[in-house]
Amino acid sequence: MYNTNLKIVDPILYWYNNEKRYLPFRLTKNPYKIWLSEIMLQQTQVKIAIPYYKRWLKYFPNIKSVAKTDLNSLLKLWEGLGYYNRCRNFYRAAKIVENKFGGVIPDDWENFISLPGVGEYTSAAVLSIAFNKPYSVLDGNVKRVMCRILGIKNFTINNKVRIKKNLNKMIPKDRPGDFNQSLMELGALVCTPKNPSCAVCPIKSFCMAYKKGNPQNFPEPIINKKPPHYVVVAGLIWRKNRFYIQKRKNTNMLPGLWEFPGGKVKNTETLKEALNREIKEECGISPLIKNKIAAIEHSYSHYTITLHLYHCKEKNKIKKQIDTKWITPSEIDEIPFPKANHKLFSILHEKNWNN
Ligand code: DGT
Repeated sequence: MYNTNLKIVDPILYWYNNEKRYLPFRLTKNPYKIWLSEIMLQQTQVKIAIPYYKRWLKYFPNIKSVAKTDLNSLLKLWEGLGYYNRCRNFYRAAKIVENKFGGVIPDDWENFISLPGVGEYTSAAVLSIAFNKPYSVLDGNVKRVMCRILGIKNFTINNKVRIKKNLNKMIPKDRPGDFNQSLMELGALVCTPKNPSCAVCPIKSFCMAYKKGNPQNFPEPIINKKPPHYVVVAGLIWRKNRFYIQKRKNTNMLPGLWEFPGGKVKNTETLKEALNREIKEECGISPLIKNKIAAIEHSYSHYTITLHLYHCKEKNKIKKQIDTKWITPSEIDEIPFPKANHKLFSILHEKNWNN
């Protein structure tokens, strides 16, 4: 078994040399840049992550510059990329590198994986690509490629162990990073979930799923359940030419981003009843709810929302609390907001913010 699989190493590395995409983070061995790219690429498509990666490096060219800035500036650069905990953890990790490791990114498994936001995948990817350490990665693409090579239909814990053993046996000591990336690249470009391009695959002659004639069924596709949908209502509360925003808690979804007060509508409530309840809970006052501005749809990883936004005024003045602000429309560019809010900002902009 292992011997057959060892034969895939040379052809896949040869293929990678010739066919890989020239992505900006493939032109460097700098551990900071590799690490940043790996964090940005988690749950995010390459073409979406690239402009964020380039822009981030313009402002923060090294780990020290990240450790020295404030979270708000980083979140502003991350705005729109989603999964904001990645950004928060990267910031915490940069500070630890600065304070505990003298500004040097650790090149050993134990210390690197101890950093916030660094799991097994990220640790193996960064250590292999930037430091040439022989740790194999197992992301979604590698999992699919290996299930097909080994003819595995169900990705059970036992099969995961089997795949890991095979990868650890195969990974070449002189090019561990290239080997890991070659499997991921093959999964992204050739050995795709649907309609894999087996005709151009450099390792098809070693592939059990190809031999069986139905590679797409390896591993067996999981049927996705429809995610839940929530109706959310929020208020744009005006005080003269300023409106009220509040910072989301670090324990919530979209941590540290700013939002309008509001929340999910309960079953028996009307939109206005829900808005009244939420504003009372969050701001301590009953609002004067005026006209609806818009309703937009937005999808998160595990659910979707319809967000209804209303113009509001204060009946009584909202008391000052920490992590709240009154801002003018021109200030939104300096503050990180969820993507859904930017959809609303565009509509408000078209309407001239008319209240
Ligand atoms: P919870 O109550 O534990 O479910 O916590 P949250 O804060 O995640 O949820 P909630 O009830 O405030 O629901 C609001 C959802 O709408 C949440 O997924 C975030 C999203 N959202 C996007 N922009 C805004 C905004 O400006 N205001 C509010 N309230 N929610 C927003």
